[in-house]
Amino acid sequence: MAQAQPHASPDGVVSAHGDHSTVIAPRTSEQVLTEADVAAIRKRGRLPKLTGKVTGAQVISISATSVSAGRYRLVVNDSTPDHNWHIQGLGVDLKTSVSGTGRTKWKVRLRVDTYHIQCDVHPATMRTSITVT
Ligand SMILES: [Cu+2]
Repeated sequence: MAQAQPHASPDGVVSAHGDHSTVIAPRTSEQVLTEADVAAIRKRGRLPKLTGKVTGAQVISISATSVSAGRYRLVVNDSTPDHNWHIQGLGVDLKTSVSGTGRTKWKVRLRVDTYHIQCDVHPATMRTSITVT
């Protein structure tokens, strides 16, 4: 993979940072995935897993705030018929349905970018992001 380089996303937010000693910080208590974990999983020929969630309490989340570029399994638990979970960024545009519920699994290739996650019904208030370096 190419080295992470400073860049600006289309909305002008510069997502480059200095030296992160902790590459992945959990946003929820579901999973703590360190960069060492990611490397070990990849070495075994597996894809590391990221977990997304959206609930009727208007919680929308992903299990890491920052990861290294590469392929991941993305598992999204959409437990509500009133909201959805939608991720958009370089090469990725995937969403669950608003009215549907359940678990959706995708394999994704995340590239150096900031990926935005939102509920399409409430994009101003139900949103988060993950930075890929
Ligand atoms: Cu919503």
